[in-house]
Amino acid sequence: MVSIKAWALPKSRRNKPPHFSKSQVATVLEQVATLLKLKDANPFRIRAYENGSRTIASLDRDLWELSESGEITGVKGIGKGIAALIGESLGEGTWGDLQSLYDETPAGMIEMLAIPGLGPKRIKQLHDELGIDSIDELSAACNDDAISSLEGFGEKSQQKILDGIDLLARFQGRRRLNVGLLYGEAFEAMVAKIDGVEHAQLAGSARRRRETVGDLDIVAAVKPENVEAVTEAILAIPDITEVKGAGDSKVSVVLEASILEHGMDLGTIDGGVFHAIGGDDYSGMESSGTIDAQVRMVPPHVFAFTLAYFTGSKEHNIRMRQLAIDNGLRLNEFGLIDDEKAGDLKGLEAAKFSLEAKNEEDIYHHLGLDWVPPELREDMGEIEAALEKTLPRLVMPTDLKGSFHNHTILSDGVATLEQMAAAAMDMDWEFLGIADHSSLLNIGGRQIGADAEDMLEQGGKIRSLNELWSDGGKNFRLLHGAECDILSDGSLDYDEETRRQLHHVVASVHQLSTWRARDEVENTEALIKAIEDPTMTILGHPTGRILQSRDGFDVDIHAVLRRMGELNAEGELKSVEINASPYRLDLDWRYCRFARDQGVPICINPDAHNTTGLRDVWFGVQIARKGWLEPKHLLNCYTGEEIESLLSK
Ligand code: DGT
Ligand code: CA
Ligand code: ZN
Repeated sequence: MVSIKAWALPKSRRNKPPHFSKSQVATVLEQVATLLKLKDANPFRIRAYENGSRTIASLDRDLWELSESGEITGVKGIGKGIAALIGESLGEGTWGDLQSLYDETPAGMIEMLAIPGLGPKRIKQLHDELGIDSIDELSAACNDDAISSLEGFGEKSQQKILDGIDLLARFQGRRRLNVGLLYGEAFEAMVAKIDGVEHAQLAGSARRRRETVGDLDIVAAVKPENVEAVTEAILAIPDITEVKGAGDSKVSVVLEASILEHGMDLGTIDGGVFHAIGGDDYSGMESSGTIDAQVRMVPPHVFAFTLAYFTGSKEHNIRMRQLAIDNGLRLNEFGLIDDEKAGDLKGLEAAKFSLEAKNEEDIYHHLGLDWVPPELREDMGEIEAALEKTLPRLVMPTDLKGSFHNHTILSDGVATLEQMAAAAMDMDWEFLGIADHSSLLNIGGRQIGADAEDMLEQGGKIRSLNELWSDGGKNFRLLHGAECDILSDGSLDYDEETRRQLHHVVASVHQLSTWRARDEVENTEALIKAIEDPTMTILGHPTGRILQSRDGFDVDIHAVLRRMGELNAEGELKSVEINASPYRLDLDWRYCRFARDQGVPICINPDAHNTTGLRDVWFGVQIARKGWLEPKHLLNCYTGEEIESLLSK
């Protein structure tokens, strides 16, 4: 089933020092720390490698310079042994006696690290007590109920391990959009820089902004006489850990995280998400992960066809090809070819009889279609709309004038009202909705949410800040909301009197375990009760899913949206959120059009927990676009004045 590559020490691709990059060294040290944990080695030794890895990753000096000059021994966090190891690896390209450590650890134990919530300590215990060496064995042991009786485990953790294995198998090899784009854009830029590459562009699911990305598809315009040299230059990129194939104008490789110039930025993760994805274990997994990538080189005049083809989706391509056939044309990655003239010719030879296309627009126009934005290319009605010239004018990040669901230090955010407001003004927003957690929210037994009294006091602060801005002629206001927990019976946290004093109530489910243990009927009923509460304005992260980590609870989302539509028709304001955190992207894009058609306004919410978290709205915009949404469907695109008066009613 699942196959994750075992770890390997990087091999030098250069014949002179420095043989490795800083991030390669940091990764090795981090892996060594984990391997030592799997052996239950001396904690001081483990900590030395952990500290070394962290120190090097955040070093702003050139590592080779430091090492050569000997200054490295004076850097805090790097011990003598590790300094020597770094010197050897950079200078000689070898890793001391680390190879044996890598060799003696069963690959299966490393694979197990990817199971959410299973850290090295427990993997070691499973190995020692039950001889478990692989995910398959672990899965079998869970099914035989052999795990629950181990010390420190129980029925619950046994089930959690099974769920984790299941998720891993399903998401294997895919990365979330934010991570996929980090890799994809870095690789695209590197390929584009190579001499002989006229232009290069990321295609595939990343260009279509799917919520997760399998592999990266790069299309490069390269004249035939340069293909060989460009191939060589691509293969020399140091962040390639493995070459799967090269030749025939195509290169298939595996990229590692060192390609990310600014490191693996995991964005802002709220406590709930962090917990769900396995806490600290997860960030280690994330930054030591890899992604497959392919580069296809084609002659410049063919580029637009190849780009369109590898942007996909497959389903969209099939429809396009059929349209071409209906017009006596043959559409493929090389051209839009006169079928009769091309006869038995194939590939680039047949493409000599292609219509010309300087860009993708030309291809669509040749077939009588408007150009279809990549996000819509899923064969979900875009071909028909492009024929009828009724494609939507998709929302853009600059259309947004604010958002509604963000946190401050009053709950689990780390910035103040003033800091969040300043960051929103920097984005040229006219309003920012604050929605700190309500009192019932606990994470790991600790109260995260604000008591009603403190929540109302925040309202006072917001009012005086708003007066200040208004008096100063500044077109900006904070909106005072709360993220009220939806209890299992569908009632909302806080008393009604408190909720009535807010601009808006974001109602969200956080007690996932209860909701996930129930069936769809009960959950739908409870959710509908929540939205019927007169004070509820926005349904927050409607299913509670965490991408690549846990499914949401079962719910008839159509029924919920339909009910919201009815309430809107009666003059109430009931909006559904696209939670823009790249870990959530919930509401799913597949339901956006249904919401729109029911007359449910949608809002994109970054659910920011610090000032940079506001930038996550960008991912929400991508999903809204994928869901066909226009500015008029989004509450974010109202002016500050409009939204203030709407919510003050
Ligand atoms: P992924 O990588 O799983 O996230 O998804 P995609 O969409 O990037 O799929 P991928 O990488 O297998 O292929 C890239 C594009 O190439 C795909 O979106 C459409 C095109 N393509 C691949 N295979 C076929 C095929 O058999 N028929 C057609 N018409 N197009 C294909
Ligand atoms: Ca792909
Ligand atoms: Zn929130």
